[in-house]
Amino acid sequence: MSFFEGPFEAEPNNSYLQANGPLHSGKIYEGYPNDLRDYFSIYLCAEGQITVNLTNHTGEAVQLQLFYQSTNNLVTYDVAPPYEVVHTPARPGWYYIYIFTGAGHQSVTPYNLQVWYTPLTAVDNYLSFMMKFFGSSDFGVAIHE
Ligand SMILES: [Ca+2]
Ligand SMILES: [Ca+2]
Repeated sequence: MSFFEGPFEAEPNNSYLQANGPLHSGKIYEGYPNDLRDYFSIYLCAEGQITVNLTNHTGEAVQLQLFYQSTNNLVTYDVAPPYEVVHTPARPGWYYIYIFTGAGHQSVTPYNLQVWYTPLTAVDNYLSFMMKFFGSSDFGVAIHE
C-alpha cells in the first residue's frame, strides 16, 4: 500500500472510489473547494482513534463527513466551522473523508485537511486489559538499576 503524498488534492476525487489516499497521519493536505465533492481515504490496520480537521474552507453549505468502508456507512459529520470530527474507538479498515461544498466554488484559496489516526498498540490493549483485571493502572513497576 502506498500513501497519497499530495500535498495537493488530485481531481477527479468525486466518489469514494476515486478518493485520494491513503493519507499520512498528521500531514497537511490542500484542496480547492472547486466542485461539490472531494473524497480522501485513510486505512486503519488496528482499532484506534481518528481525528479529522478541515480549516480555511471558503465555501458555503460545507459538510465534513466520515464514512467506514464505503459511503453506505456514515460514521460522523460536522456541518459548521470549525469543521472537526473525532471517531473512537474506530474499527480497523478503510475510512473515507468526504468534503461537500454546496456553493461558493473557487480555485484560488485552498482549504487545509489534516487527519490524525492512531492505532491502539498491543501495549495499549494489554494495559486496558490489565486495568479491567486489576481495576487500576498502577501495577507497581519495579525499576531496576
Ligand atoms: Ca476539489
Ligand atoms: Ca472534487
